[in-house]
Amino acid sequence: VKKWWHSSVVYQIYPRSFNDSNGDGIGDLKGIIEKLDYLKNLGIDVIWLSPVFKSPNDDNGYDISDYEDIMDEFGTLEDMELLLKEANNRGIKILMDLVANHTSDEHKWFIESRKSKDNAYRDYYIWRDPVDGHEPNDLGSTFSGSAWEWDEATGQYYLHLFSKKQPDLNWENPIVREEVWKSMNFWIDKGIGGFRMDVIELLGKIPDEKIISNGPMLHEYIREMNRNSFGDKDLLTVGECWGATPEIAKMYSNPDGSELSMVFQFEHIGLDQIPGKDKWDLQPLNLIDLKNVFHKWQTCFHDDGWNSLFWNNHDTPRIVSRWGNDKVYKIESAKMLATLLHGLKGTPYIYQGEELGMANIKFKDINQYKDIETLNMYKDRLNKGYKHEDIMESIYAKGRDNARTPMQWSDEIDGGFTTGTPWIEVNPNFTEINAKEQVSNPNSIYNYYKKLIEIRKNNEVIVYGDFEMLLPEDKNIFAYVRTLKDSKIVVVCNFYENEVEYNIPKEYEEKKEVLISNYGLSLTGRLRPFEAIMYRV
Ligand code: GLO
Repeated sequence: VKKWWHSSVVYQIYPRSFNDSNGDGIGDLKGIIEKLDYLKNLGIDVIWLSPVFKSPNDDNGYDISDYEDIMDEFGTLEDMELLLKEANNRGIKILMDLVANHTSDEHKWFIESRKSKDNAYRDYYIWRDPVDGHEPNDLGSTFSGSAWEWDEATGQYYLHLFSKKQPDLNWENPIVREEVWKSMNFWIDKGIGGFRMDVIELLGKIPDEKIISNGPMLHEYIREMNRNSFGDKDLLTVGECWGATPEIAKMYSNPDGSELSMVFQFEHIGLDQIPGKDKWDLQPLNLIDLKNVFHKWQTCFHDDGWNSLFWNNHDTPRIVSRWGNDKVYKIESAKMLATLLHGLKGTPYIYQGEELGMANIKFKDINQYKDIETLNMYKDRLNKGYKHEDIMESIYAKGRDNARTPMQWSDEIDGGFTTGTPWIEVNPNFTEINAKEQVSNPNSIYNYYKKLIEIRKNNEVIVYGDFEMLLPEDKNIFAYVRTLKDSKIVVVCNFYENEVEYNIPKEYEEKKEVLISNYGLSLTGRLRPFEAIMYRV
């Protein structure tokens, strides 16, 4: 069965860094409204809005203190209603970011919960007695250190899989689940287009057994959520699931509609870290591994699941710096990576600035960084004896602030993001990479993305066609063919900066119609640095 979100393209906004309308250095909802025409022109259908709810910003809004109100710095509930209206007027739907694994410690539930052991809200969170005077077990927080925080007043520990200002909700408590459904319905009634669900795979955790991801009750909870909120509405729901396998993904995105629309899984994104270590421990990407992972996810679903396509989000480094070349070949490599991804099956997500080829940042001083994950890791590794220079290399490669420097709107001061002092410094390359220049330049990365989106809209084969990998053994080229009935589209990408020769099977040789390419006329059997071409055969 066809769904509207099969052919949609989603654009992720990180509101803090998108556009500041009032000069306080922080992006806001009115700032987003000002840029809706820019997004409309790009051709996207859906905005995923990273959290805009009330929050003390320990983790930039992923620590929510009120699910039914807006962060002061971003505006008011009226501004949010206006944004929904203005977006809907342009045919753009808005996904809210549902962060329901944890709240802020400043949420009224937690303020109550920590008051006493017999408080009515105590069981909203996960409290445990000490074991031999220590933490109940050795579970670690994603943001470094123990996942257990001692609470002197009541003599117990509470669980926080992220920062200690992000206590985990107790999903085993049915009242907690009802509270979550209630807030979801609050937003559904306001006319949102759906939800992106933060770390959804953690909801079924059993901390005492150190089961964190994919716990036994997880899918039960998601089905209960579905029945009690969006199940009978035609919304887009996407689960952030780091550890999904195709089998798990089929449960989440079962077309019977019992759970979510699609998964957002990260297998390809983890390929440049040392297996078994964490994201800061780097290894070079092997293209064959990348091809294998895409091949697996492109062919695992028949009519029984749906995937997202992405290179970037607010947690990952900029793709042009990561797997492209952000110096000599920044335009070519950004376009190549876009071509590779946008010819695949799944719902594409574009992260703000990706459509301009925005690049990673290298701050000299650790204090220029703002991200709690980065700052905690820095301290933790220094204590463990790592060298400052090595830690900085990891941060340059993987730090989340790479994705969080402000949008580069123009070549004016601070890239036109704010008239005040930006909350995090703007990447100094804004004079060269900015939206104003690119919107009017027909050869820009922006206009290339715009064309890729159009191609998807006009070619059902890109939405629904079968996938076949070509040249699977080739170490430099990523090539594939998409087939739907008698329509066939071939994509050939040189992933590196050396010229390469290749022999494609005869039947795919003749380019009947070139749909898009990042060089002028293409050659036969040879690809220039980062050359990409998509054509009909
Ligand atoms: C990633 C989230 C991340 C949040 C975390 C806590 O895993 O997208 O940005 O920091 O989930 O909510």
